[in-house]
Amino acid sequence: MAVDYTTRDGVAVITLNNPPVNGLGLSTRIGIMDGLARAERDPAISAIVLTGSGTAFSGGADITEFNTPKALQEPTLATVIRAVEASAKPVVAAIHSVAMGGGLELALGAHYRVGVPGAQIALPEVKLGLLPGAGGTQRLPRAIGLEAALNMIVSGATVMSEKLTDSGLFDEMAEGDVLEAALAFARRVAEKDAGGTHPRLRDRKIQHENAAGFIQFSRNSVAAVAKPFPAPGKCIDAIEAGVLKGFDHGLAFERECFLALVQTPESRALRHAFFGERAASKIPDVPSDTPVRAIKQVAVIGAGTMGGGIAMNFVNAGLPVMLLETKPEALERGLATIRKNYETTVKKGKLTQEALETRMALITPTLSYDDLAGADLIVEAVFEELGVKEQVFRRLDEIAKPGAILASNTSTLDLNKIAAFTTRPGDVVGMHFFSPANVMKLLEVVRGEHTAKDVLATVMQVAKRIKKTAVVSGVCDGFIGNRMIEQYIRQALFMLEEGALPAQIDGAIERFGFAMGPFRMSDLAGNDIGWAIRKRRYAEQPGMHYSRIADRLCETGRFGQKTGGGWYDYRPGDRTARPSALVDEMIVAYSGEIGCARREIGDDEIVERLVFALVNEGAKILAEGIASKASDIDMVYLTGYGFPLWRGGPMLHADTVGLYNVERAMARYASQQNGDAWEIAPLVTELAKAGRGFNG
Ligand code: T1G
Repeated sequence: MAVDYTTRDGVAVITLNNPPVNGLGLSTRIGIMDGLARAERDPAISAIVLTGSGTAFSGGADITEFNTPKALQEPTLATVIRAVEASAKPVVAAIHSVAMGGGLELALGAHYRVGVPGAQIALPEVKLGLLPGAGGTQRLPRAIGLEAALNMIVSGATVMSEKLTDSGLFDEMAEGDVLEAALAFARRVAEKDAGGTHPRLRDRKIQHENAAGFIQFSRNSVAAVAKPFPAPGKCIDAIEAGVLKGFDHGLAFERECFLALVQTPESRALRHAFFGERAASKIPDVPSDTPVRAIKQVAVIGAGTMGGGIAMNFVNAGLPVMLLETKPEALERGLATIRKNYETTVKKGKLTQEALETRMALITPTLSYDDLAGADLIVEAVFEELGVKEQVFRRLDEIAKPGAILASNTSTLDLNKIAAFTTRPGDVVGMHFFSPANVMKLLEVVRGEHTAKDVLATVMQVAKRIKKTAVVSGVCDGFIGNRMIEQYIRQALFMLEEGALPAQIDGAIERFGFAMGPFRMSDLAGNDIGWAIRKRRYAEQPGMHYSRIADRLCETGRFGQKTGGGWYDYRPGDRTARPSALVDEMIVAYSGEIGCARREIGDDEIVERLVFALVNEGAKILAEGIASKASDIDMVYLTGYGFPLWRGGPMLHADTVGLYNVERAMARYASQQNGDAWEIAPLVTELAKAGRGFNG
């Protein structure tokens, strides 16, 4: 039963009981209506308390129901909330924990709300490309005021209940058991107003001295952040409708906006990302109840940029870290960098000095491998060279305790070869962090052929603890993300030869929504990094056709920001990428040298060749089983490569475009200059023929 009904001394208690988050799916909505009817009919009942079981009051509407008949089946959430509001007996919402989206809207329909500190309060619909669709845009401004409501609804941010104590949302902020407090509150209001009416937010006026002005200010602010999907603007429109034309008009307009937004590709993409992040933690052949190993002490080998950032992740989660270096000065430098990173956060007001010291105290520097003997998880972030990894893992095999997980942060080397340096390959796994490791959400968990299932389950749990989005990858060159980005860069370089320039390519893909185009990104990371990888590739795969134009740039020493110039020019102390006439001339001359007649290349072609190159390689990765599901590939790109969230990732974008159209575009490019790079993945053709997408 999704809803329980009990009574306590004349008060009916309606408890949402639909794990895991008391989603307001159809059965829950029916249960609430039944509970209200029972309470109305029972003369012994003088008041009603609405509460949630488990870890949530309610996490909102059941997102899995959207775009299915159930979502529109009566009683809809709006109907339930109207019934709560119309109840002749006072309804008190008892909020002990998460009250989000429709869950908060349900509570806003109650006559009173009693909360406790520590509950997460939010209307996060905008993060799903939606707006609150069950009265939130009308009731929240009447509960907490226009400004606070606009900020919460347009940002979708979570606010802790204690910060809303005096906001008007709660009629009482209780200490201790919220149900007991709500029961007592319910009895008091029932006695005081026996037979009377109870306050309804819909009857309250929105107090704001300059509502129209503030709404316009909010609209300008949203436009300034240039969110290219309609939801934030619609949030403001719905709130404005209610302010200017009254509650009922606002409610109707909100509903109209919701029904439109839930059909948009942006909302589908954002919901795909929501579920994709959670699905990534589920490994098809590793049962969710696989016992995990206890991780209480972590060790990180290497205190360089990556090692220091990796150590910070664990320390931020309260896990002690042994930080090992081979030289004292390297250790000192590493510790100083970590401290400096934290000091920057303190300056931004996001960390207290006390918390900084607590975190630094969790790091134990050491120069001796023997000190790592007690570690449960050891992550190496040493120089990316197999010989160096061999030394590290042979040493770890000697000193690490039985059952210790030995993780490599390698981004390009074969994890199976690394595991073979030990007598315990089952304990070896890849944990590929992305730089800066303490900032980027993505963690590729690389599964070797012998990696034990409990090791994988443990690392996925640790990833959640350190707030990473972990995606499991099989072993191949570049795993998921870097293997795909290589094809993206190949296309970018070919297009330079064929007629485009760096600023045009970057501009086109940044207008598509990428945080940074390939050339600005390369200048930031260092063009010499790509150069080293290409040199390795030329040796390993001499048949692979690459443009050599980037090598020409590197041969001039233009490695990017760190050398004051790369694809772009940079002024000292200024990271602004300015198009370089010198480089543009070099590119044009190179085309002439190779006899490639330059042509006009439009933005559409630029975006298609870059994004479909990702899609094509992603399809091969799926077919080879390197990634177990398309949404995993999407999560890699959404959390590690700046792919626009509102497009859902390369594989969902391909589904949105339609694989039939994607394949035809690929075939077109395969018939053009440098077309040999387009070996269309059979999976693309197969799905296109079947009229299906990667994500079902
Ligand atoms: N619908 C369906 N499933 C949901 C869900 C939801 N609203 N919220 C969570 N789940 C699933 C989730 O996929 C996972 O499934 C499990 O619950 C645990 O989630 C009309 C239109 C509530 C803070 O956007 O932010 O109401 O992986 O791992 O870390 O205006 O879930 O176990 O199979 O995240 O404890 C608005 C979304 C909906 C809130 C709990 N509400 N959820 O975090 O657990 S739209 C939201 C969250 C709406 C109305 C509108 C978090 C959480 P599985 P979890 P958690």
